[in-house]
Order: sequence, then C-alpha cells, then structure tokens
Amino acid sequence: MTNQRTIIISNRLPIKITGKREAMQYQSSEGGLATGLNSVYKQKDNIWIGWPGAIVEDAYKQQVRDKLKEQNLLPVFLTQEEINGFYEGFSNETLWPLFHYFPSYATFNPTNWNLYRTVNEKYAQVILEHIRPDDTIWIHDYQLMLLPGLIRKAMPNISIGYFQHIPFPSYEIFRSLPWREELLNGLLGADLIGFHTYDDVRHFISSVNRITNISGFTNELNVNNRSITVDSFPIGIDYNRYYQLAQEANTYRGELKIKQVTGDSKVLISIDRLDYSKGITHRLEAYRFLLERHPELHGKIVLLHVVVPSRDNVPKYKEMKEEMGKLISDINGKYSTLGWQPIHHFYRSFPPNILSAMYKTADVALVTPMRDGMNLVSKEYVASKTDETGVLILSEMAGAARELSDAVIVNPNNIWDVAEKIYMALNMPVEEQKRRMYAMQNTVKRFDVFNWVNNFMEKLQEVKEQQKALLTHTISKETQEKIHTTYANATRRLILLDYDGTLVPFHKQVNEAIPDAELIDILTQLTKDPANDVVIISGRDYKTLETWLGELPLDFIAEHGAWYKYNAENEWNTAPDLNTNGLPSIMQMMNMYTKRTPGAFIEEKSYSIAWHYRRVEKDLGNLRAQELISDVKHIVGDMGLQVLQGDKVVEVKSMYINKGKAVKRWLDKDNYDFIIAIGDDHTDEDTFKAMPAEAYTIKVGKNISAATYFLNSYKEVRKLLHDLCLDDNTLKQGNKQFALL
Ligand code: GDG
Repeated sequence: MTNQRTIIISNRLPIKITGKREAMQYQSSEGGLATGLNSVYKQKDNIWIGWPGAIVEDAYKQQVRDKLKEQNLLPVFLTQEEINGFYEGFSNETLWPLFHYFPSYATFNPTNWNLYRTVNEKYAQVILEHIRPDDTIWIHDYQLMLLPGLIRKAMPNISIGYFQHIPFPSYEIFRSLPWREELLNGLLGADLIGFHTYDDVRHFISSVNRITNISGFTNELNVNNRSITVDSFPIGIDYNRYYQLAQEANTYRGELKIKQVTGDSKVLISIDRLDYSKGITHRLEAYRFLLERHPELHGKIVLLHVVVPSRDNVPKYKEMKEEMGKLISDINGKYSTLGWQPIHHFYRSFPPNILSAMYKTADVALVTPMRDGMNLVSKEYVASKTDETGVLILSEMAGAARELSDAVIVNPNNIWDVAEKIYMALNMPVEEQKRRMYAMQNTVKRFDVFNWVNNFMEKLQEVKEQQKALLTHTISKETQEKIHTTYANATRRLILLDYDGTLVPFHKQVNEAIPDAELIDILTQLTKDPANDVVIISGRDYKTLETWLGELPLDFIAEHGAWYKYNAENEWNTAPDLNTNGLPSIMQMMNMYTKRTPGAFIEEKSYSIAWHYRRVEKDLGNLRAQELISDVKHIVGDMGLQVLQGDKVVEVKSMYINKGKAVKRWLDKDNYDFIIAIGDDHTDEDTFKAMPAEAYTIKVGKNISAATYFLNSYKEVRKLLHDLCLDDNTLKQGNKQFALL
C-alpha cells in the first residue's frame, strides 16, 4: 500500500485568523463544506491548502505555518493588493456576477485578471512544494479555475479533481469573458470536473466545444489524450448534525426567545449572505405585495430576515444593502402597528443553535435566490424540522430545486406568484406539510455531504483508472519495436490504410483532402517493396481515389467495399448483392435536411449517399444528424440498406457491404505474415473486427474501439509508416536503430 494522500485546495482555509501579531487567534469555520471535508483532510497526513483569511506579516508567517500544521492545514499568504485584485476584483466582480447571470454587474479589468493569474500561480507554487506524485488533489471553486492546468503542466500524471460551487453559465454568457479560453484550459487540467447540476455540466461542455477545439458528445472529453469526465455532484449537508442540533437544550432556549418576539404569529424566515444573487430585494417585494393583497394577515405573520454581512466593500453589494434597508424600512414603516412589526431584520450572523432555533420555529422558509449553485439553507431548514411540519418555498433557480421537488417551487422574478405561494404555504394543511417534508428529509438525509465527498472521490479514482486502461493501448516503445521486427522478418505483408483522418487531416471541404508530397512519398516507399500489399480502404468514391492515388501501385477498397481494385488489375470491381433500390427516397429526405441546414451537403456515390455536416454550426449539425438518423432508421431495414454515422457524416448504403467484408478478399487470397490495419472512424471498426488475432490494429484518436492500439493523429500514422520503411532499410543494412514515436 502506498501512502496516498488527498490534498484539498480552496481559496479559504476552514479557519480564519483574527487579530494581529501576538494577538492572532484561530477561529474555525462553521460551513457545511468544512464539516464535509473534515472527514477528508483530518485523516492521516492529508492536507488542506488555502488562505487563512488575514494578511500576515512576514515575521509571523512561520509561526502561522507551524500552528496550522498541527491541524493538517497549510497557508497560502496573500497581500492586500492580491486580495483586492484576485478575490474582490476578478473573483467577485467578474466571475461571480457573470456566473450568476448578472452580466451587467460584471467588470472586465485586465489588472484584476493579472492578479487572478498571479495568485493562482502562487497557489500552484505552494502546492508543488508539498505534493507527491501519487497524491490526489481536490480543488474547490471559481477562485482557482487556472490551478488544475498549472499543476497538470508541472505534474502530467497527477490525479486532479475540481468542483465548482457556483453555477456554470450558458455559453452565451461565458463567451463574453475576454479570458474565457484561458479559464477553460485551466479547468481542463483536471481529470474530473464537478458541478452541482446537470445544467451546469451541459453549459460547461457546450462552452468547451465552442471555444476550444476539444469536442465530445458525452460528458467525457479527450484533452491532449487524457480522457476527462465532467459530471454533476449535488452537494449535501451533514444531516445528522442539523437534526441533532435542533434537539439540543440551547436550541430550545433559542426557540423560547424567538417566541417571545413573534408571539402567536406565524413565522417566516429568510437567511442569506448579503448578495444580489440571493434575490433578497425581490423577496421583500413579494412580502410587501402579500401584505398589500391580504390585510387579514396583518398582525398574524412575522418575517425573520437574517442577512449575513458579506463583501460589503464591493460597490454593487453596498448599493444592494442600501436598497434592501430602504425596502425594509418602507414595509415596516407602512404596516407596523404599536403591537406588531412585519419584518425583524438582522444584519449579522448567529451562532448555530440560534440558527437552528430559527429554522425550527419557522412555519415557512423563503429560499428564493435569483441563481444559486445549490443553496444549503434550504437543506438545513429541512433537516432541522424534526416534527416534519413547515413549508419550504424554493426558487427554481437554485440547484437544490432539482432534488427538493416537494418544496413549493417558484420563479423568484414572479413576485406576485411568490406572494400567493406564501399565502398558500401559510394555509397548507399539516398533513400535506408532513408529506412534503418527510419526502424532502429522506432525500437530504440520503444524499448528505459525506455521500457527496465519497461520490466525488470514487469517481475521480475511476476516471484515473480508466485513463490508465487507455494508456495500455498507446503504442509503447516495446510494441513499436515488435511491429518493426515483425515487419522486417515478414515475407508477405498486408497494410490496410483508411484515408481521411488516418493519412490526411480532416478538411472542411471534402475535396481538399488531396494527398500531399509527404504522403505520396511514404506510400511510394511502402509500395516499392514487392512483399507489401498496400490497400487504401476508404468510404470515398472510387473515381476520387483513382484520380488522387491511381498512379501508385496500390490496391483499393472504395465506398466502404462497394468497389475494389487490385493493383495487378486495371479494372475496378463491384461487390455482389449491392442494393440501391431505396436510395432515391433516402435522397429526397436528405435533400429536405440539406435545405433546412446551412452548410450541409450531399455526396452521391454509386452505391450510397452521404449527408455531410462538417461545415454546419456544431450543435445544429449534431441535432440535424440525429433527426435524420431517426427518420431514416425506420425505413432502411426494409430496403436492404443501413445507416452509418461517421465523423460529421451520415451515410446510407447497402446492408451487405462494409469494410470488414471487403478486406476478407485480401485475407482469403494470401498467407500474410504481417498485417496492420489503421483507421480513425466508426466504419473502420468493421475492418478491425475482421482482422486475425496476430494483426496489428490501430485506431487514430482515442475512442472506444475494437483496435488494440491507438495513435493520436494522422501525423503519427505517417511517422509510423515512414519509420517502417526506413527501419526495414536500416535493418537490411545490419544497423538496427529504431526511430521512436
Ligand atoms: C456557495 C454557493 C452552494 C447563514 N447564516 C448564518 C449561517 N449561514 C450559513 C448557512 C449555510 C451557509 O451559510 C450559506 O450557504 P449557501 O449554500 O446557502 O450559500 P453560499 O454561501 O453562497 O455558498 C451555494 C454552496 O456554496 C455550497 O456548495 O450551495 O449555491 O453560492 O450553511 O447555514 N451560519 C451561521 N450563522 C448564520 O447566521 N453559523
């Protein structure tokens, strides 16, 4: 067993230093995240790295390091300038508003960006000083988006997870960031990227597809030949802790105090950090509307309005605080009586027992953010309702709404509806309250924070193992030497080469993939040896292949096997059983799709039709291709046709032809003692499957494949082929020197 450690990294450590110099004090954070990660960083020699929440003078840094080390914590010290630019500036005035769909609040300041980058580099430096190659790193949140990339660069094989606690916005918002590509590339350094909801996952993948040249249909992305996963991991709370807290004596005492203030009134609570994303002013508007519309509630309800101070030196927060104060004073001013005040406002934080007492006392909890990654207050309320009564009104814009579907779900912008839903909640029969609360408690209990930590860590390990399994397929030095030796010793060789994507790069225009001088040279070298049968096996029409490569002594399989030609013969042959009766009606359908899809075009071959969408806007192309496939799928079977999806192409052809059947002709005609088959797309899988066990099968690009080995691009294929001829000559000269990929 190796001593594998987990290193947690976040902007802030789970403690905060208060006071200066000799008077420094270390206060633990209460947050749910700290509790959840306690189970990780306090174990063995795991560590949590982050900022200790205060500026520490140089002379005291070692003392802080020593003190924190006792608790498995490691500080990253920041200067005032760095806090201003990196934290308050770029993190909170650029990323936070954009990611919460407040683009007009976002500032784009290059100085802040530079400080964001510098601080991420600073974190990387501290990490790299302490990291071991078999450690697992778990980075938290949007302040450190560049960090995965920085660590990956220094340690290519290390295991890195990244979790983002705030939403990932849609591409249309994300694209407005001048530094969007740098941020994505930073995140893509991770092996596992986690968000709270599936929508965040979708948005992230869509931004990656559109902004970088990395693509992926699913939640697996191939980043420089590392397969990484993007997935949703909705965070939970420490359910048992909240449930128990609700039953402590101090909580009961808190409840009694609250009752002294609220009397017989029904109690509503609203608890948030000061933040425009939390929908505080909209909520107050809804409350005002409720009081206006339902005078019968006057004197009978009370709103406990807790706002925890946060970021109030950021201008937008200051503005919001003023607006909030004015609304509260307007409402209280207008509706208060000598014996009743509709809102009790607190701009402060409370100890956990008082918070728990508020949750317990509240008949209705108003959790109506404009956007929230998850929102823990909603889950804490549910866990604290030990008698199962109470109603949670929850914004559909909070990640929590995906799990807590038994809450009363609202759109926070619809303040009139929110007001009516509050009215409904106040009058909800106890039976219904209990039914809903019980269902939500089950969910919150099952998917608690420990479950979240385990799920994330297990998935990260799985991704890492998957990467290793894929690595076994890359061509090692030994395999390469084996290929060369078998080649050199063979007397009859069969070399099967797909064309597009295998020998030449993928072109936007199909007719631009003309063979260049380098390729002609390699094929000339290969075909020079009479022991070699070199077969170009392509989906292209035979005329194009003939025009481009007909001068060389090659064999050909065209149109996936509908046509074939031996070098020794001049004539092209057609395969038997070609069935094309249904193709005209397929053509009609494809024409319809071409009209609806700018950039799409049809390629008509003698025994098949291909619908290309390589020039179509990415998502539209994928959508139309799926539509087309589902339309034709039902009819092709009866026509003796089949539909194939290649790279940016949908092709319909006779059911009885494929590359695998076609290559059988070569396998049957000779006894080859060296066989190699190389291809990049779906249709080459038939070739791979038809190969005898001793053949070398190589897939270009990483995907699940029937091939035994992978190469990364046509360039590596060319190098392999070039080196085969070269080595053979070298071997013949008795000087064995292998050119390595
Ligand atoms: C970010 C994302 C995501 C509040 N008042 C008091 C107090 N609190 C505690 C609550 C809760 C926490 O603060 C607030 O958590 P939220 O999840 O509601 O919101 P953010 O701080 O914005 O958190 C969010 C979260 O990360 C986790 O991934 O859910 O979407 O924005 O735990 O209890 N705690 C104490 N006194 C208070 O007066 N002790």
